[in-house]
Amino acid sequence: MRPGGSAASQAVGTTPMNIVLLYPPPWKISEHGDPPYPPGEGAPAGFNDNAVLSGDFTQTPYGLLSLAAQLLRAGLRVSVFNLSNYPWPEVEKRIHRLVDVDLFGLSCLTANRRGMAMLVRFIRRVHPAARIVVGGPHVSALPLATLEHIPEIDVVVMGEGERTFLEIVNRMLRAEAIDDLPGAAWRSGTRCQVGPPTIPIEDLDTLASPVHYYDIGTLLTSRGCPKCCTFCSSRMMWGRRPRFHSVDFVLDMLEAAVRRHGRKIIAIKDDTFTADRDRALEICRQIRHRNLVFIWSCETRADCLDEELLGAMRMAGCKRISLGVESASEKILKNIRKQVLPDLVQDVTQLIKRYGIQIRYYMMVGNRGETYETFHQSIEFINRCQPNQFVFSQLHLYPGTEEFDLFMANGIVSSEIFFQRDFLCLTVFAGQSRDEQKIRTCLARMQGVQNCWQYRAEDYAEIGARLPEHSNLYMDLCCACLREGNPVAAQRHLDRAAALGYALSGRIFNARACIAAANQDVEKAAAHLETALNCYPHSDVIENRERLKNWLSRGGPLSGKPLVLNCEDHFESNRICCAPEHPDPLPLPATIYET
Ligand code: B12
Repeated sequence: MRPGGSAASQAVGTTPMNIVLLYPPPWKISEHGDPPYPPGEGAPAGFNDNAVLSGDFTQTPYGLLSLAAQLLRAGLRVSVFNLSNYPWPEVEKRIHRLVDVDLFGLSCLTANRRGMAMLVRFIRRVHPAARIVVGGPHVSALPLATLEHIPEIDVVVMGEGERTFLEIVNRMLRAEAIDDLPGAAWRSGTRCQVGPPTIPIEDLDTLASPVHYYDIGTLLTSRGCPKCCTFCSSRMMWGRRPRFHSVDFVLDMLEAAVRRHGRKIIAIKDDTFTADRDRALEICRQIRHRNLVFIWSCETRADCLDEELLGAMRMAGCKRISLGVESASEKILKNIRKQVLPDLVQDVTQLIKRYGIQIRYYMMVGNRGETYETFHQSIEFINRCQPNQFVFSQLHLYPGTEEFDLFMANGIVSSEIFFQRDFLCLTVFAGQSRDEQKIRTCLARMQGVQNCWQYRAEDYAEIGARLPEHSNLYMDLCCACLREGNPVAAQRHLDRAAALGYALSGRIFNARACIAAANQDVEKAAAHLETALNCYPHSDVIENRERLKNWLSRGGPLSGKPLVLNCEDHFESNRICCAPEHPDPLPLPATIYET
């Protein structure tokens, strides 16, 4: 048992109980080579399983791991299975293999609501006596409709789930009914009932952190956001006021990830990491004080950043800041209650650039007030501000958001649509309809993350002159010099980065390979790439290996073309393999679950 503890950490009795937490796939994924499942069961029309299920869609939800952490601290047994990219026959096999499960808990986002429903039905058939509880942002907003449409579910947990789930477990241990629960909806005879909302856990430090039980590279250090954008469901999930883990708690989490699990890349996924700027500043200082060497990213708002904080973030290893910019039209920003104006974003972008941190803008199209002109305004804004990257996404309606309520009030949608239709996300265009097609055509040319601007070696040199010496900056310099065709300077900076303890040895060997390739020493380049891959399978290293293979297959040196390798060093947090499963009390073979 871990020290600390709270109401959420007490479990009664010692009766063994088998609890399984599941992350369902979005739909029935067919086995490789098999025909797709029919409409209604398989992927929505136009979707390719592989396209959706690659990358970070398959990350195990932190919330599921947080539930598991509370149970483990309370001395209970729990297994977490990430089934998000499993072919359906494999899902069925896994569920069949489980025996004596007392309680299943499933996590549901809008994107996997259909897979959740099909999985619940299957579980009920195979394990008729088990209790089935579902939580997560999608069902939190639609508790009664979910119970009514999916009779196999016993309880829906709304919002923050740790306390409620532990209460359910405790009641089951005491052989009591699992109804009449705050923060939940349940069945009462033939009716479904919903309890009062759960009271937010005031002191988040009373929770057990998942990182003490699982090897994870995504961390949350707070819950909630100080603002209330109309397209976001944060307030429905976490309440009006953001809550924060203390600096010490956060540092202990980071220390566990870095020292215990050997993580060198961490994604901090708070809604607004720097909402409490003094806390964020102190976290950055303490990262250096505890000598934790890793690179990290975070998401925040332009009105929650300042120069002192940015300097501290850079020195603590912050590699990328993502800003929810959404639009450059003041009218749209007002409509979506963004409460940040484009001028501020522009100023903050320049400020961030003074510290050499990568900036990514999250942009939206299709909000109320969108026209071709406002869309162009956004494009021009990006061209003017030159973030390193930007991503456009269309307006999606999620239950539990003000935007969804507005559409519902106007009779355009109802919550039924989530049960009837098979879309992944409910995409809408709420702007000027005559401009929709034109905007969509432009968007089609900008799918996914767009690279926009890069620091030059001279930018980094100027930044370096203003900051204490730092390994990350030398690595950035090395990559910029390679981009600019200067392997001699790149080598010098790389040596300095390594001497100062740059965190990612895989990236060091990748840079060595790039320098060797620039010097036309192919053998050395190949050897360094192999070493880099053995350190960590960074996607850019894997791509470089492909480049080398292709170059060799086209004749290598005889092709008359030089071998060119890529020394980009983007932030990437996903490990390709490794999903949690801990500790496993059920009679399952020990398996690594690829996510
Ligand atoms: C990290 C993150 C991601 C990561 C990881 C996603 C994942 N698999 O968890 C990445 C970048 C991959 C991602 C992608 C997307 N995301 Co996202 N993401 C987040 C973010 C910022 C943090 C999630 C988190 O860890 N929260 C903290 C933990 C503690 O909360 P939790 O996981 O929700 O779990 C708690 C409760 O929900 C509940 N609970 C959850 N499961 C269960 C199960 C049981 C049995 C019980 C009892 C309780 C319970 O208890 C938990 C503990 O309190 C949230 C915003 C937010 N702050 O939550 C958005 C959020 C989850 N994402 C969202 C969206 C829309 C997306 C995308 C669709 C975006 C896109 N267009 O590509 C994709 C789809 C991902 C998918 N798998 O389908 C929406 C989801 C809305 C919805 N109704 O589905 C959110 C809520 C953002 C928002 N405010 O609107 N996302």
